[in-house]
Amino acid sequence: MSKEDIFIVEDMHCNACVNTITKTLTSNESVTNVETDLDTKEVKVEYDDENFDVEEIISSLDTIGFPATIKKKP
Ligand SMILES: [Cu+2]
Repeated sequence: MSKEDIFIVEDMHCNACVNTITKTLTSNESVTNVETDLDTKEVKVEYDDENFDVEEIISSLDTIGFPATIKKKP
């Protein structure tokens, strides 16, 4: 099923960061959409949760030097 989670990536400072993050996430075929917001440091990821999960998203961002935390839903 398709799932959507929002992550906070504090070290996302500019468009180069955005490109790196977007490229890395979309290179996984389970990821269907990535939206980023530089002002709020938010990265919204839409993905198929049968093949990918929150831990894997966080660890793939960690690998490229962008520690991420999941944004708790209200
Ligand atoms: Cu940057």
